[in-house]
Amino acid sequence: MKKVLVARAVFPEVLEALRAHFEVESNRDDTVWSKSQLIERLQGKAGVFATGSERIDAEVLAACPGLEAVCNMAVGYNNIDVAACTARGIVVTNTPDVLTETTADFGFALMMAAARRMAESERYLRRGEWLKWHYDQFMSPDVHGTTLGILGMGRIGQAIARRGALGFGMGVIYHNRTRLPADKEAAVHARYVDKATLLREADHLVLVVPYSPASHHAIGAAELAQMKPTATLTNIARGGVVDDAALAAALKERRIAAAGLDVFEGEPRVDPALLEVPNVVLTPHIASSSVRTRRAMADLAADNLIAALGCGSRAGRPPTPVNAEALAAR
Ligand code: 8YV
Repeated sequence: MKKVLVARAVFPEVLEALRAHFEVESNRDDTVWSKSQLIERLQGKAGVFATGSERIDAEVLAACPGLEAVCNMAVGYNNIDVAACTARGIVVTNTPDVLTETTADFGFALMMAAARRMAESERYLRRGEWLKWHYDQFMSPDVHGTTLGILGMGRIGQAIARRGALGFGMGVIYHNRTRLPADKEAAVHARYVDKATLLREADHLVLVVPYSPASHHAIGAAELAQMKPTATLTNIARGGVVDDAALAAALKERRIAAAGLDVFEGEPRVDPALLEVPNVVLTPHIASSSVRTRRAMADLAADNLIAALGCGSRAGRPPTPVNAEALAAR
């Protein structure tokens, strides 16, 4: 039996499914291991069930020569050096599709919460400051009928576009490295624009672009300066896509109206300047966290690991590989 490591706590049923095929070392305490602790536990392991919190970089791979599969319980895989894995013939998998609609729901909710000042007004109520109604209390920009801007137009971006166009009568504009084919654009009611137009015209800008060196600080001081003072910014993509310090300054000076953030640079640490500003809704990276979706993500990551290591009914054919070339080379 091959040995695998489950790097974080996960549903017991998922551990059971893995135990049918492998000798499983799990992380019951859900300790966030240092790199050296991770390397130590990966010794002798053929596969790892990872989450976005574990960095599987070239140093880790070099120290763990037995590794054959790295299976992420996340659609994003910027925590993994995929090129280094491919070079070593290590299969990398992620969990696309199963989280699309849940994550889009959350992104839309976060955008609405930021736009309609829900967190800010709730804090005011909890502080006991609500003593009377008045005509301009927590007035905010509207959501319906405004312009929704989307940066990144993969599966989640398209699901958000549909919500905006069909549910809220929004005009939807987007920018992406590659433009969608015309039929897909029509299906999501979105119009392609350049980045400058997106920044200038969006009333509510939602970020769903994967993190890479190319998207690092895609929204920084210069980009924030191009947005409307009434606009909102929502980041459900990855910390690092936004320059959090620049955003905190823009929010403080009301250069944009509000923001909703589910992801942060260096999370779980949050820039203290963001904690100081009232016009931001902050959530702890939970966009995919519905009961059904987290379970589906874990099941898919386990199915990937089982198949990537040559077991189960899909032996050698993991459902959602990131580097199919590593499989082909086997
Ligand atoms: C995960 C995510 O919860 O799938 C992703 O890329 O960001 C989230 O759904 C997180 O990465 C933990 O694995």
